[in-house]
Amino acid sequence: YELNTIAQLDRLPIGTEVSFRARIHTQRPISKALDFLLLRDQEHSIQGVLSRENMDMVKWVQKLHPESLVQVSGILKEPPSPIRSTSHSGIEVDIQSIHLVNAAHNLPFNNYKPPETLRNRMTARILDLRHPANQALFRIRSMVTRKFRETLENNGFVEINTPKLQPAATESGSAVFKVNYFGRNAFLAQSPQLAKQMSISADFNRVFEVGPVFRAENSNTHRHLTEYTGLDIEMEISETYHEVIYVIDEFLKSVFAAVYAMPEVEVVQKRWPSGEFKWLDETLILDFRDGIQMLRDDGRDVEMEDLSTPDEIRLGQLVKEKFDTDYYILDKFPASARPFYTYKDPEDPFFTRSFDIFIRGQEICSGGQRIHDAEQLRKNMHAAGMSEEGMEDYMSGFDLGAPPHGGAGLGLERIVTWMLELGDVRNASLFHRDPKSLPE
Ligand code: ATP
Ligand code: AMO
Repeated sequence: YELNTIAQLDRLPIGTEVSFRARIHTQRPISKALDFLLLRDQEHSIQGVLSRENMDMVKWVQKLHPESLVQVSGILKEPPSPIRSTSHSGIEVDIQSIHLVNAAHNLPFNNYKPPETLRNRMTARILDLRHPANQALFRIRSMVTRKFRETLENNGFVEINTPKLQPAATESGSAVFKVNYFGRNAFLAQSPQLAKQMSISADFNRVFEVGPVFRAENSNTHRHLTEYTGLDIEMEISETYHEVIYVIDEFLKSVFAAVYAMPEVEVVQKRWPSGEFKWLDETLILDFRDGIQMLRDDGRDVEMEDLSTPDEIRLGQLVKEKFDTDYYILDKFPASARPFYTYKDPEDPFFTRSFDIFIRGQEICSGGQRIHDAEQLRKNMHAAGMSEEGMEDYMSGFDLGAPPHGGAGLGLERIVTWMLELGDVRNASLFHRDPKSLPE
């Protein structure tokens, strides 16, 4: 038994008798005896007309609140003037009967005209998520994870799930949530970094994970969540760490192609207009030093160290002007900007074999080669003032002889947000967590 959906009605001939379930998106009484209803089902809607013949039904329907769930039966017909819209079907339904499945009460706002500000929309996220733009958006987000799994499985990767309760901080000591673990300390994983490297030490060769990442940074920006979805890979490398870049690049290009072929993009763009997204057949890999030079040539006073967010955004604009791409890779970061596990460039240890990836000037990915020599790693940890406490299992992987390897981590919400210019990563998170979430 199949429920008819509004999307399916489009394919049926005029005159077909149909029955489907939908929400009342809005209604416009034309007269005491005639009513136009906009009926919505996910990102699709269809106009319904209630005829003059059944006055009782018209009056009853006019009392229903928007968002109420109804079962409608009727006959498909051509509208008097053509409806041209991506989210509205080009047909109408002449309603014969309508039954209330479940009523909606106490609406904080009407989804036909939702509030402009994110803060106001988020006060009623369930209602907000019902909006066609959000229905389309979360389908697009789902396409990104589908392409991630697809690309990696095609390249011989194994999907893993690593523990989110960790004995030590992984990325930096400060930005970690501490939890009480039966009276002992545990930390919510800030990245699957240690566990994914341990999987390589355990000879899994190529692994990936889609999972939650916790960051206790009190960063109230458009880019930071305290819990986000990480897309992580780790792999043995045979000749160069650019093998990691090739895999991520294949994944991202498959995302760009698949997403921009989705009709959902147009639905999202009605709420969040976005410019054309450009990428090159041969992805630009810009040396960090050349990036700094471009910023200096532009008159900016930048040091040879990590870039600030405004510098990153400016560099994105300069790259776009020069190379006509919204997507590029910045390679060979200075060691001072990278975590302890990063492999230094043997020819110039001021720099590393590591990279960030940018979409419209915003960072969406970090990655690189890792140190696989136990002694070298210990030296680096001590230089960074880190202790091995809680990292014994991780270290044992190196003592047991880890292969040369590298990997990368991407933020799912950031990919979606900057591709579609949503302006704030909270928009791409189902029920977001930021420093102001979970009020007392
Ligand atoms: P990474 O992925 O390497 O962690 P990130 O994109 O998460 O980088 P951070 O390293 O946390 O970002 O910070 C980089 C930039 O973010 C800083 O240079 C700063 O401009 C900006 N930033 C971080 N926290 C805040 C904040 N609370 N308010 C404003 N800007 C911030
Ligand atoms: P990094 O700390 O750069 O690297 O994180 C990887 C990617 O995760 C995303 N991201 C975030 N998204 C939303 N909210 C946040 N607070 C946030 N912080 C980071 C970004 C970023 O590029 N272990 C390394 C990865 C690796 O080398 O494999 C790491 O975690 O898109």
